[in-house]
Amino acid sequence: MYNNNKQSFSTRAIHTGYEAAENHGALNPPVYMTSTFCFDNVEQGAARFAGEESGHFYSRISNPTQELLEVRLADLEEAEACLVTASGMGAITATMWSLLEQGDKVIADKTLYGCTFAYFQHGLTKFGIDVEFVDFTDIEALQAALTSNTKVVYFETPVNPNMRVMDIQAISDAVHHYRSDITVVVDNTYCTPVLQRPVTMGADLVVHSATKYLGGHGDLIAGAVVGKQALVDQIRVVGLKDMTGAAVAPLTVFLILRGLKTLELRMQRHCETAQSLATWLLQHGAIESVYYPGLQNNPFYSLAKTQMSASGGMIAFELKGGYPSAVKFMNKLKMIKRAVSLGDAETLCQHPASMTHATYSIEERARHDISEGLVRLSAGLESFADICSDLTQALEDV
Ligand code: 3LM
Repeated sequence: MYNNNKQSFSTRAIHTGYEAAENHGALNPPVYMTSTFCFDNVEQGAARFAGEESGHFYSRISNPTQELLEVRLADLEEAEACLVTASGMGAITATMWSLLEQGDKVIADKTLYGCTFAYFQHGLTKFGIDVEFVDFTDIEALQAALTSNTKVVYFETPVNPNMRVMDIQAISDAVHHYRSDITVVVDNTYCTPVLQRPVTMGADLVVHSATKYLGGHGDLIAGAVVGKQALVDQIRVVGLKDMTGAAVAPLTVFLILRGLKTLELRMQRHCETAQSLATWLLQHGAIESVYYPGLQNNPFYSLAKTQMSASGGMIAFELKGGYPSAVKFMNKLKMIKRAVSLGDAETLCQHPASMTHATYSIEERARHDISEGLVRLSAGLESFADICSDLTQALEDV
């Protein structure tokens, strides 16, 4: 079903995989609200269970509405296949449980989204899987960590929450040069395929929290894993079907399909606003540092320019007064919402050390580059002027 007809991104985000004529002319796809699918006869049921015949048999494994989203997302990521799940964590856990067994090793970048870190540090290790966190901006350090039992190399870029940027091509090349069957997994939640497509840079799998920009409206929880057909098939029948059961609801899928239609437009606006906000914050007297790869003084500026088509909608920054000032500032916000998550129409502001990254101990945060005073902002779709005016009043006398 991969669409080789290279129409533009936004056209494919609207059309790939759907024919109105095959659905009573309906402009929008039907939502198949069904848990199970009826067989013509016992032989057909047996063949579907055995994987000898294609076709749906139970919505924990697949569903036609879900399949449309999977075809579309695979196309947008320029990958062979996709599996949509009930959450981003569902995608990550279904992937890892499918790829790993006792005695294997995972190497991950030293900074990860808080629950991914918790799963790696406290979940995988409980089952006899070795996890090593390395600074992936140092390729030699990553190379030194590779061992014969390494099965998965995992990272985010830009990293949640500190905005470090990883060189996807260089990491994938270094890992695959060591051994081609190590699976390189990239969390592409911050960028979406609008800004970067890791599979085209050598990664084997991409994971997403579709809760964020893909859905785009803060009204659902979902995830996805995208990449090679054989790997995605394995994750569907092992990680999803038997190990996590993290099946997505058809209505949720419908909302993501709707969100995708405006994804490129929304990303353009998120990126423009974030770029202006980062520049504005940098010159503000109350601000100590701004972490945004679109700023020329950012250490990842040139890498981001080659790897991403724009610098993204996420900003992290620190106030001169550190943690106490950050709390004061956040509590004064009026229009901007104090909330975790990201990629919504509303500008969201949160404090990683006490919220998304509270899964790290204070010592772990220090070791893993997450400062206690860091503030994270997800630039929304409101006007730059209105976001700035709220930030201005909240930054006064902090
Ligand atoms: C957050 N992040 O506010 P779900 N990968 C990345 C993510 O940022 C997230 C996931 C995976 C946030 C959620 S914190 C309780 C709220 C890079 C989620 C996990 O399972 O769909 O939430 O995705 O940073």
